[in-house]
Amino acid sequence: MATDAGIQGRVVAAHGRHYTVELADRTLRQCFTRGKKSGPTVGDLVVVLPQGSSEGVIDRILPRRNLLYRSDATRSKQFASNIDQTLIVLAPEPDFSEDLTGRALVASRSAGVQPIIILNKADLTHKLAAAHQRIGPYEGLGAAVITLSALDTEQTHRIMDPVLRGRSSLLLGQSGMGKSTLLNALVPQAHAATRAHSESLGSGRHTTTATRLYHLASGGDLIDSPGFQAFGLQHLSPPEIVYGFPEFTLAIEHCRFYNCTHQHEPGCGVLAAMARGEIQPARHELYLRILAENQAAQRY
Ligand SMILES: Nc1nc2c(ncn2[C@@H]2O[C@H](COP(=O)(O)OP(=O)(O)O)[C@@H](O)[C@H]2O)c(=O)[nH]1
Ligand SMILES: [Mg+2]
Ligand SMILES: [Zn+2]
Repeated sequence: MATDAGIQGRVVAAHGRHYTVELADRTLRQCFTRGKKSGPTVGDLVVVLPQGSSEGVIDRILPRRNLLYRSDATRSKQFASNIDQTLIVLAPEPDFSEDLTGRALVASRSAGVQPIIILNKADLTHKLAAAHQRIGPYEGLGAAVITLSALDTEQTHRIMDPVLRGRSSLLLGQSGMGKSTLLNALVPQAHAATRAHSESLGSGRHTTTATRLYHLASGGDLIDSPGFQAFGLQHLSPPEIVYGFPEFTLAIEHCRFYNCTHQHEPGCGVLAAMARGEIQPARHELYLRILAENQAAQRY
């Protein structure tokens, strides 16, 4: 679509300060931003001022529906914007981190995005029951759980195509869970698309750590982000952190103090619910860790 001052497109890859923007006719343009404006992210709808036949300047970012990111004390990394759901890939082995899983759920919920846990490697049948037991509580926290084996391409399509159709989904996962295997099952041309992006950037440029958006043959978009070791949530305010814990919602109604931080206050509804066994201590510990990081960030 042409606007008075540029063409509209969507950011489909981000590599440092270089962005690949896809226009309505599906052609790609290598784009950059002027000045030090806060950066575009994959999923953004942007207005591009064309330069030559294959490049452009990102003039502005159209309003975002949502933005998912992680951050630490010194910087934040944007995952993607305008997404409908996160796919959190877990597996019976290697051992997955409850901490990272909990953080992915908090990030999803605070961005207003539906989290879906993909329990991959379902073919490891002897380990599946134990994995289900660990993942079970997350269903109570509003995450959908889907069990599959990404090595089985046909099964993966049968289960995932209806879930992905017409939506924009962000893949998240610790390394080793099978995120790449799942991506390759769903987007057989992923390798080729990666190569096309790299070639349009010029040879020799490292693009392996970029975030990328792929179109699915069955409809919908899948965004792959580089693996991560840490998932800081320092950008979230204390109320946003609390909102990320759905099991706190009813309990905080009973806190004696309106500004209760649910750490140690007398008459705290969250602590009372935990004492009754209604809130898992591990979840409250995760809440305390995220809150402490947020408070440390405020001191900078
Ligand atoms: N048994 C089994 N192994 C799998 C499955 N999916 C992936 N793997 C294996 O798990 C390992 C890590 O997979 P990969 O896709 O590279 O994980 P990533 O680090 O999350 O991208 C590889 O050896 C895969 O072959 C699965 O469904 N079943
Ligand atoms: Mg991988
Ligand atoms: Zn409280």
